[in-house]
Amino acid sequence: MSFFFCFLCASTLIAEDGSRLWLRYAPLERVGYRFERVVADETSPTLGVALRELHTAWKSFTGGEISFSGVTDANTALVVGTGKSKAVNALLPRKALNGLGRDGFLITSVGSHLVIASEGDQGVLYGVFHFLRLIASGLWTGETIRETPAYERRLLNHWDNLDGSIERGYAGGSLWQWSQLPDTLSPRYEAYARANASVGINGTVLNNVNANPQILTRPYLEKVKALAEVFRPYGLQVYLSVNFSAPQTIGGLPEADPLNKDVRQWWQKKMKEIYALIPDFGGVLVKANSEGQSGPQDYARTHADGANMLADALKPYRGIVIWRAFVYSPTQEDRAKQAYGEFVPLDGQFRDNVMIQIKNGPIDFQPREPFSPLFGALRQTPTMVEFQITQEYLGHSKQLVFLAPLFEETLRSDTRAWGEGSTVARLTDATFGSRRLSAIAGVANTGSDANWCGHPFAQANWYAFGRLAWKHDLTSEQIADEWIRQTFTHNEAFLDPVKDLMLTSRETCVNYMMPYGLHHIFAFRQHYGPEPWGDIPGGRADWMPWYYHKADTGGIGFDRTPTGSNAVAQYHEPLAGIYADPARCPENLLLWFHRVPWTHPLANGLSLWENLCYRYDEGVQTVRAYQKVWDRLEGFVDPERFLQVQSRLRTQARDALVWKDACLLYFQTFSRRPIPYELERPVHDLEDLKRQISAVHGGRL
Ligand code: GCW
Repeated sequence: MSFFFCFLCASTLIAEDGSRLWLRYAPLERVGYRFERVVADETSPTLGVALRELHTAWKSFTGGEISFSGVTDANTALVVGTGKSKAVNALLPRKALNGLGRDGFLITSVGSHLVIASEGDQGVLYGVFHFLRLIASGLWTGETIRETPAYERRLLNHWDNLDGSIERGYAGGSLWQWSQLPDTLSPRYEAYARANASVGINGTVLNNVNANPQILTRPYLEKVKALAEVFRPYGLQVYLSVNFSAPQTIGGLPEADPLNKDVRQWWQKKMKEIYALIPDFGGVLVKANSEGQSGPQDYARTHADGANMLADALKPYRGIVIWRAFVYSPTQEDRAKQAYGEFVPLDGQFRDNVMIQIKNGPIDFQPREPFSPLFGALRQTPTMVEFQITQEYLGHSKQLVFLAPLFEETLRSDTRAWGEGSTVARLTDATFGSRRLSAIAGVANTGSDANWCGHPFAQANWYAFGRLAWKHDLTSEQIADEWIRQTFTHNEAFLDPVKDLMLTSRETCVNYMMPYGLHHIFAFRQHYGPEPWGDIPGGRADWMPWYYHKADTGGIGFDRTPTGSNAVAQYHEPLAGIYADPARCPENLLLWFHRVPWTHPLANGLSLWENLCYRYDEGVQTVRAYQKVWDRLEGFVDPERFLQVQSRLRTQARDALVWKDACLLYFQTFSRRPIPYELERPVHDLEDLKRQISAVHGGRL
């Protein structure tokens, strides 16, 4: 396409600020489905939302209004309702809706009519959103669709602080305007609930796991109630992170020991107060005895004692406790082993309304980690995966990194805990054992930016999390495909290259940051750039990059085999054996599990050092190729979003090069080998990089 032509098309595309996310409902040349009217004979706030959504979407797709009716006649109708609807019952066989539960839905043609129905109104809303997604994507085939969600609770975790900041947030400040609540309600609250409902997310933890106890005071609970009321018609339940020492800090008690009668009573009263305000409150999320947070161990009690105390207080209201397994302390023990060590002995001791929330990998949301061995090790306790949607370690909102492949990799990992096929997905969706609760969480990437997520493509990560929480066997390819179609265009000249770019972007990020299982060699605090040399004399070893890469002239990597920390033993066979054997360990995790000499040959016959060089270089070259792909697509995107992505790709290309030069020049001081001569030479000087990066990042924890 000529530049001139591109310029012409771009100038006819209206600027978009990205605020409409994937719900743009762009006008369609071919809608792919026609009806005369929508038939609905029930009312409820949630059904009202569903009908309004249909109306908005159809008007936007076609430019025309749709008419509503309470009864079906000879005209082609879109019949929308629950098992209580006369119109639905007249068309569907008895029992057609059985088994759909609260959230599942059925979309099916009956004669010339189409029915979108569920047992309850929440499922109808999800059915409507699914139908609209297919129409908007140009993927509607008319086939019957019956879906129920993989997880009962599909949650966002916000690390939002009460002062409006967001820990690890890269898209502006918090969406929650605490100082204006409960009286003033930002229109974004409803827009947020709608976006979540559109992908099936049904719960939100409003505040940071590093929880300010003030959230549990009456004035804040009134604010939370106001939010819960906006969210309710969208089926979005509210949860809160609680600070374990709240009975002491805001309750005036001398301690927060979970076995102390007064402490237990304090929590019981607090839950009573919360449920009186918010009858559908979901429950609490707890970070205890982790990174300086208080917890039951302060009183020589266990995580089970702490979780059970809260579980007892929540039980009368059917609320749940989500207890995080992200615990580690500066001991001699390999950090990757610690959560397992603390939680496995407690298996079987938790109340039935407690879930253990486990980060996908054993360390901390790195670009690549093996799955956490706690999945499959806790056999009697419901476990849930915590993903990070916000890109703390994957380029913030500056870099285009599509996370569905990372999520998919974890969910499909076969732990072998209950034999072959015990994937993380199936271990957490209540397939195995007699556990009833099922849930999944993602640390949100939303903020006050007009486009919600900072980077236009970061929206795809919110979308992907929701879609996988609903249906964990969706592929990254399917998710990218439907997201692009809704967010940009169906045009294959755009769709195919952008899909390819998205699908390779996570591996590209791994390549220029931490290939072959390297991990946590980030610059301190911000966790953005490289700082493999980072060191703070006297600081916590497990916060130092050298703790993880262990590079010296002898080699590089963390020995987690029986000759080292033996973290491999926490995995079931045959994985333990495979991971322990450098010849069989997947190469992309080699340095996670092994320490090898620089000359160690990989499958392609080249040494580890040479391969490291090629990988870092490949990462950089691929980002540059993404720039070329994007620039060619100018004619398909409105100027505002085009420029946003273009400038971020420039940043990404520059920063990928910094990663490559920093890591290769630093590791070269140990490998003492040349960077293969066919590769581009470093353009930075190591000492300069050290100075610059330490200046930007402050050089302190
Ligand atoms: O990844 C680390 C982050 C902390 C975070 C912590 C956690 C909320 O660097 O910012 O704190 O994990 O998950 O608790």
